[in-house]
Amino acid sequence: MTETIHAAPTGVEGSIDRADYERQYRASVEDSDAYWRDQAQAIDWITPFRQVQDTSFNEADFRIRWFADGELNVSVNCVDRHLATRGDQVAIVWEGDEPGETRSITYRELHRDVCRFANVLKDLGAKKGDRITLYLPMIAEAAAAMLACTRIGAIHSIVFGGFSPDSLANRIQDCDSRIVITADEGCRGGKRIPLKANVDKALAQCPSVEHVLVIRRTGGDVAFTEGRDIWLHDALQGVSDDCAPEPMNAEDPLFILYTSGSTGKPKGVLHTTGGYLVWVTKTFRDVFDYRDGEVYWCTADIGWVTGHSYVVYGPLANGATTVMFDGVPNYPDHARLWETIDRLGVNILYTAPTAIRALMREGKDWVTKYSRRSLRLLGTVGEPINPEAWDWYHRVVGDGRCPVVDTWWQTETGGMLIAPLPYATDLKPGSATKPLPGVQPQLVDTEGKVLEGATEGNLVIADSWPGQMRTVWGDHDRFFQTYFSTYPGKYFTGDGCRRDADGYYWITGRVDDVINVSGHRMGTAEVESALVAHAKVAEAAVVGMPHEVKGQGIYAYVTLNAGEEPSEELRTELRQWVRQEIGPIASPDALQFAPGLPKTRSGKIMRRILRKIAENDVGNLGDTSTLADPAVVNTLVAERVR
Ligand code: 6R9
Repeated sequence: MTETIHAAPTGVEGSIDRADYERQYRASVEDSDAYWRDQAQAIDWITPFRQVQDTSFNEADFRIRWFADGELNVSVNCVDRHLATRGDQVAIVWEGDEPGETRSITYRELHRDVCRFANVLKDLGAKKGDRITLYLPMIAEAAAAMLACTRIGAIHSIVFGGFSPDSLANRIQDCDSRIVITADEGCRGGKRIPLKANVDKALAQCPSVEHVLVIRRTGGDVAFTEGRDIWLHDALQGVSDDCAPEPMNAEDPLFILYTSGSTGKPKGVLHTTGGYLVWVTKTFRDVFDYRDGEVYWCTADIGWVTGHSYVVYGPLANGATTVMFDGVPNYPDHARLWETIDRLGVNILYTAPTAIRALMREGKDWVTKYSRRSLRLLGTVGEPINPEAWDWYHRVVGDGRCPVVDTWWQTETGGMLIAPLPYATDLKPGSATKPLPGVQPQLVDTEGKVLEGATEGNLVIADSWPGQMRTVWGDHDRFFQTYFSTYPGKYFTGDGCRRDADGYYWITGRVDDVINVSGHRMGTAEVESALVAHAKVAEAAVVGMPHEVKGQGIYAYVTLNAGEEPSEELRTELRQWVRQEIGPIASPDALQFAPGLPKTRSGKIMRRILRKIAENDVGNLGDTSTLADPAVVNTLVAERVR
């Protein structure tokens, strides 16, 4: 299925057509300063910048700075500046876990909520540069909390509500938060998530935290620690509706978001104020071709970067109406998305391939029960989308009339880098198509040689773009080593990629030890260290395996301590253990007890072989002669989990 789907009819007023795209792309490369000086006018500056790009990926003068002498405030751009023209327009539609549990917040109301929230944070002693950890459901207060941080210049660090108390504690400690914002409980698919109780457990390991601000979501019972915990609704009593925005330098930190890498503990990806906002503002507007008054729905959680950039900052900076969904696509039934689209009149839907595959499996009757007449554009993100799922999304969900934008990007990139512009780029199912203006992708071989034409290699980006991350929180050296040392002078994405004869990019997946489970990144090292933390486990090796719905699943090989016996109970216990240590998304889909792991004579685990076994590709294990004990492979193959 490599047929080309032609771009929607060109000449749609206000949209970028093919000639515009080509002109913009050329301008962005040939005179990047002029191009970005112009594009950055899409946001409001308190102090206009004079400098534009000041970047180098080389070790000797490594630096990434954009618009570095400008000042702005993100909450002003996302809220205040819309008041004059669209104060009464809905900014956020909150859709709860139960269908129809809905609340609309106008830009004027959002302004008041953000100012009041910011004043509460100030009353708790928060100031510019402080880190504040958010552990929240998808409630409108979460967006207000994010914007309140930006209003006073505090740096938010959002931890996904599905992470365990331990994972939360590690992230709080790493950035030294003094304030945590949470809710009593979350609701997902009819179940309650004990957020406040998880925070209480985490804080046993976090002496730095002085205040916990608790939002009432369900009214469920929660424990309160006197002097530390405070209800938001109590704190809001008598608080002023006004809060002067803090002028922030373009390079002041905006947020930290922890993401998994191939080694060690999760990295605190740091984004700064000016470049990030320019990037998400422009990419939201252009890739979704957003038009005034449209209802836009991105199903991502704010615990992930997609929720930051394309639920909150990108849409609100453009004055859009953005839906915040506190539920899941299969609750109360498999028609939830389509029913909600009809009820809210959604025009643009942005979701993940894993959700599409899961719904596709349930059959098209769930979809066709609803009209979906309001839909104009469909988007995907998070992992490669197989052409079958793309086709179903396009043909069944979009009735063949909505362009599908497959957007490739990463936590590190801040926003989309490779994606179609719906009225400029012909679509090919399964391809993220072409680089956006300002993005210079290259494919390199393992030696770093740049490959030309139709080819396959590792995906690098040759020059900086404004939305790029600036550092790993607290470890600038790790930032350089992780992304800029493999291929000197270039940003290494960690992804493999093919480019076809038309110059289209086809992302093939991670080439490092990161697995992408339902579009969520998991480091194999993290799962391994959770497993070996169990008293009965001697050693563990974790690899990805193909999974029909999740894209990739987690396959764990576990060697038990001497004297321990494998059993079904222990298998269940270990999977449960990982859930507790990291969170449900990290729980292995398959767990094989391995008497021994294939190792080289120097003791390195041969993951290549473990991957093949997990993929059930055992006819082709390659060279096993360098193994210390080649016989272990036969045992693993014979006992593999199917
Ligand atoms: C935004 C986000 C990043 C990794 C990335 C790649 C995979 C994301 C993709 C895609 C193919 C797409 N990925 N979008 N692969 N096509 N459209 O997902 O960020 O959680 O940091 O994950 O996800 O492997 O390197 P993040």
